[in-house]
Amino acid sequence: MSSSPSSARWPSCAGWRSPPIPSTRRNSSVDSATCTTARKLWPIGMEAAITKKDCIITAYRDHCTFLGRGGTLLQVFSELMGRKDGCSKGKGGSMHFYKKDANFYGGHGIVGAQVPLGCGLAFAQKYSKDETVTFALYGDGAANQGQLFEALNISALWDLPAILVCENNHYGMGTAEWRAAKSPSYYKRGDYVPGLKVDGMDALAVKQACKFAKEHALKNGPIILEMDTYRYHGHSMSDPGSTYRTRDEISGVRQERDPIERVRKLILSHDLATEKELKDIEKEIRKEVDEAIAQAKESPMPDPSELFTNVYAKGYGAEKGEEGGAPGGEKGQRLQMNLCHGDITAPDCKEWLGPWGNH
Ligand SMILES: Cc1ncc(C[n+]2csc(CCOP(=O)(O)OP(=O)(O)O)c2C)c(N)n1
Ligand SMILES: [Mg+2]
Repeated sequence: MSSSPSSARWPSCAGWRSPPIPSTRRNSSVDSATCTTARKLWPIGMEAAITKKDCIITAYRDHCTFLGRGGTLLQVFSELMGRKDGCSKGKGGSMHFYKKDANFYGGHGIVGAQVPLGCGLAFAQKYSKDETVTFALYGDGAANQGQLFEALNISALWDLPAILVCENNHYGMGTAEWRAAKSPSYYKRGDYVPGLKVDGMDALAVKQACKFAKEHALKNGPIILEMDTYRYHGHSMSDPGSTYRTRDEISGVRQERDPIERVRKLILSHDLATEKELKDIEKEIRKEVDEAIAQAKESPMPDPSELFTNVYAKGYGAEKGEEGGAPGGEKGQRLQMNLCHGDITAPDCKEWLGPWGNH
């Protein structure tokens, strides 16, 4: 098997069973990390069909998507721990992974909100005629929202190269899809927009579907892909995930549909590697993961001045400094000091916060 840096990224993803939240939680911005196990492989199939010039935007199950875009394990774990070396400098946490240089636009915590943004990205792509597409990912719970249909309508009207991907893990928090959707055939929900149902646990099927969808979107406008996947764990760290479904259901999917196991069997049956080679790779990856966690723990917390970078506070000097450095301008520095010390009654803060400063 190849050991090039890009192919080495995929096993990293496969070896990552779940984020190490409990031991790092105390100093972390994470209080509701959403795991990505089971759906971890399908973004890899998607990456195999597209280029980094294509855009991806997703919800909060963003960790493996970020790795697929070329992010590093250190950036992942540092972000989960709220550390400076995180991909969003520790300011975003679990739900806000970004990698703009690889056209990955997050990482969004508000259910469904990323879909209209994704269609906006597709609008920019069509406008600049660069022959690229946007994959806008959302969950089965989000699929029932009005904004999705609004975004789809305008995308179809303007033939935007938007691929709406419904990641159907069959649950929205503790609600099963059949309790939330009159028709859980999400690929058919587009009405005037075509859709495909894809086995999201089969990376090769995903690759084919994404390749087809990209070609379709460039020629004809939007298309919906429903990725049939599963959520092994609860919705987030605070949900045991076993009160609204049976343990048999979960273990049944693990035994029959596990995406990593499927690839493992394929590799073995085609003599692409031996059991021992695969075990060695897994061992190597576990070591890689452990080292990244240890390194992330050493990463410092973000400097308080970072509170004032990458935010919209125009005209107050707060954004004038170098990125990552102290904000420039006397007024900005005074404002920073007052806010850092919690004095929101100070004149600068009142001016900046407007009506909110009164609370
Ligand atoms: C607008 C909005 N409403 C409610 C929530 C709370 N919430 C967070 S995740 C979630 C479930 C979403 O389910 P789904 O779209 O299926 O995504 P999944 O978690 O299964 O990936 C809800 C209701 C939210 N974050 N945003
Ligand atoms: Mg869901």
